[in-house]
Amino acid sequence: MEKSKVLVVGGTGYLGRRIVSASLSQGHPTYVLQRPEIGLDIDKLQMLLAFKKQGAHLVEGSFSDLESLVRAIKLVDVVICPISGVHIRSHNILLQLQLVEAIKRAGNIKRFLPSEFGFDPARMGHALEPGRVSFDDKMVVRKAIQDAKIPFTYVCGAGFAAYFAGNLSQMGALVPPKEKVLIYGDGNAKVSIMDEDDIAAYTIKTIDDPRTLNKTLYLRPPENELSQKQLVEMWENLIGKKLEHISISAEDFLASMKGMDYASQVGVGHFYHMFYEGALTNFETGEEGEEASKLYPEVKYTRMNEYLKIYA
Ligand code: GO6
Repeated sequence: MEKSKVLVVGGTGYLGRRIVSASLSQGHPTYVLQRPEIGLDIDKLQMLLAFKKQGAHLVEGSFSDLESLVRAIKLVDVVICPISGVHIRSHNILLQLQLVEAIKRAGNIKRFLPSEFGFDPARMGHALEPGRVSFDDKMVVRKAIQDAKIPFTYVCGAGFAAYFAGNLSQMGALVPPKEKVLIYGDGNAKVSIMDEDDIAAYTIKTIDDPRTLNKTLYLRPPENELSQKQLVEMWENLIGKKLEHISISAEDFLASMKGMDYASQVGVGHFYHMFYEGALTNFETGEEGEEASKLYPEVKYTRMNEYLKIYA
């Protein structure tokens, strides 16, 4: 079968750049949207040019010109939109709805992967304020996709390793603590954590797969469903030292939201659902979902004991 042509919208972003690389390395003709709005952002431009050197096609297009998006979309079979819902939230939903409109007008797209890559928003109806905004927004985008009858795959289920493993799941840090580690409750809730390069590899694997058409692909490889306790123990074994464990109750953790800025409040809610509820793992994937490592056993996903070595 011929490999589908892929357009990545947000190809210079944190996940997007990995998706572009995975698409190129898995042999897909790869198109990256080049927005004039990047202006003097020299890092983004250099990254785009580096992708071009590796064989990607840069296509100009702007969200302030819907026809330019339609033209870009007509060049490909698959659109992937890994744009952040965290840093530019109110923006994210508007951009995605515009993209859905452009895909609808273009009429040629065989698969659309919207900005998901986290909690399954369909299972987060109970989520706390203000963090639930992420899930509510994603559900609005899903409805637009499904109303427009655009073929889709939602890639969900794993936390990014750089946000949840490298720091032993400590908020406000990206490196492991030296002496004391905050443990959420009993530290036994299972959390799915994945190396971002693996998230990208599975994402590309799925775009031509009829088994995930109009379904959710869950990133929950069994060996990466870990409790915070297991993660901390891996680290302690790696450095040959025990840290002081300090448990924080759900009540105290949620109370810590008071006085925080908006983004941090969102973060606390998300950490709560992940580490107290186990919301990434406390359900069967069911009829509407498939688990990535089962479908693609050829992907050798990074185990977290391996991943943590770079932080030692
Ligand atoms: C990650 C974070 C890390 C927040 C998801 C504050 C949406 C999701 C697992 O931007 O708010 O320190 O699923 O101090 O569906 C942020 C968000 C995590 C990263 C959560 C996320 C995960 C968003 C922090 C912090 C490391």
